[in-house]
Amino acid sequence: MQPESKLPADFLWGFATASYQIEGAPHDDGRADSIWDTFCRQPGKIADGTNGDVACDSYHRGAEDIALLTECRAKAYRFSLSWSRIIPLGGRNDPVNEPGLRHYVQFVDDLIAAGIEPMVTLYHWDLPDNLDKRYGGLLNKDEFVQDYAHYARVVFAAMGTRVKYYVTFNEPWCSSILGYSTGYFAPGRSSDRSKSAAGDSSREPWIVGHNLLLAHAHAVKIFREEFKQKTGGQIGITLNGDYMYPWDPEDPRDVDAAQRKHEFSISWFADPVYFGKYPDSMRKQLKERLPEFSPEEAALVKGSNDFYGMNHYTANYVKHVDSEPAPEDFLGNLECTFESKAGENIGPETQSPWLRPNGLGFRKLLKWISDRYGRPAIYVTENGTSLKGENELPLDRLLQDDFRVQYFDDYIRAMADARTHDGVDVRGYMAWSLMDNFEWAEGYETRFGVCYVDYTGGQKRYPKKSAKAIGDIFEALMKQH
Ligand code: PNW
Repeated sequence: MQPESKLPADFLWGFATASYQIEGAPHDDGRADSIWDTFCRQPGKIADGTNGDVACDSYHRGAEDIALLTECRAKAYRFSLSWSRIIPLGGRNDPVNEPGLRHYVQFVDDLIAAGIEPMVTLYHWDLPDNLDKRYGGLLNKDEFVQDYAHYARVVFAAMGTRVKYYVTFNEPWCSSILGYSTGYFAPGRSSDRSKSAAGDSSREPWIVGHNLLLAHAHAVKIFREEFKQKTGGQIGITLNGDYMYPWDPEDPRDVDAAQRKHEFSISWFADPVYFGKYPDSMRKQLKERLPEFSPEEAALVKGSNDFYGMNHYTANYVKHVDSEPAPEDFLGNLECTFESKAGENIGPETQSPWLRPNGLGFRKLLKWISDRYGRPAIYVTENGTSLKGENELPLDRLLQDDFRVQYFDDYIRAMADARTHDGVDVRGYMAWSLMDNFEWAEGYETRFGVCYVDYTGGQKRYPKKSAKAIGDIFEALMKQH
């Protein structure tokens, strides 16, 4: 019989959020616009026409959020900093905004005083709008890399020894593909002229991805040379990735396509970080449209993770296609479906069209990452689900989110299985999200929180059933030592 799956007593678990999704207070203490403020003002970009102007009002409710974390028994909290609060105009020669910076240092002190380990994301998609206007933002390698490196140094210096875990970038795939190919996210560039007045989806996403990798690597170099020894901290990049099953496991072309989809989403960033080069499958399809690293750049990027940050939500079936890929293709010349050839369904529907629960895929992807990248330390930096129709329910029913409880139970156990039986070195887990928040282009109708936020009742927070369940699941898995 297999031994029971378990997690070590020092396993770091908690909850995650991001600045633009929760903070509100767009003009407080000298904050300037980010690209998301600008994007939300454009008609038709956000499903319910909303924006992050108020959101969960967390900028004014740090104490309430910490009380919620304590109530949930969280050991850690992953949150992100708004760059345009800290350097409103964004650039390396622009002034640092002390009140904005002080706000975050105080928040970190308050977390630590409550016994909660802070995990700080430097960039969760809210680029200072001025940098987009000034020089094209993420498209401009030399300017962006230097400005980001400067911003990172300002944060490292201000936080001192308080912060032990830094994430440089959240999901560069989303910034590149959703921001510069589909145009679904800020800054909304695309070749599709019905969506965007500008953009070249055949090239820009690959340039942006390249620049994000270089900016990550520069910040890591600064951290390691100037701060790591003094602070004992760790730094890594967070990559999103779903698990891909072949549509027909008997067809080697579908097996190859599933592997290729993992490479086009995960290895696009992780191969440079661990091996100093892009995957062959991407080079083969994208040719010179995929930028090259100079030898110096390759050396800088290679080895630039102290840990692997993993965001994971769902799984798909992958079917190969026979025709030549379009220049805008970013999938790897394949199709993703929710049903296999044999008619199996990947999982039940949620409120998010792209998300269907499949816990086994989490275990399989943890192993895939661990095998390919030489068993790195992994922190799961996001995992969670929305619920179909949740927003329509009366409050008393909504708080009984059994579907979400089941999701977390399946996924957290799958992770414990990966650690116990597959030798995966997973060390932490942050549930997405601590509370309902601004779900980007989906607005407020899609809820991911383990705590309900009453947007018409003064942003009051109410823990759902899942808020308690997560603590119970972790305590059960961690106490069998
Ligand atoms: C993540 N998709 O993003 C983000 O890091 C969070 O900010 C977000 O709220 C959370 O997942 C839930 O959506 C994603 O369309 C957003 O495939 C969209 C997609 C994937 C990830």
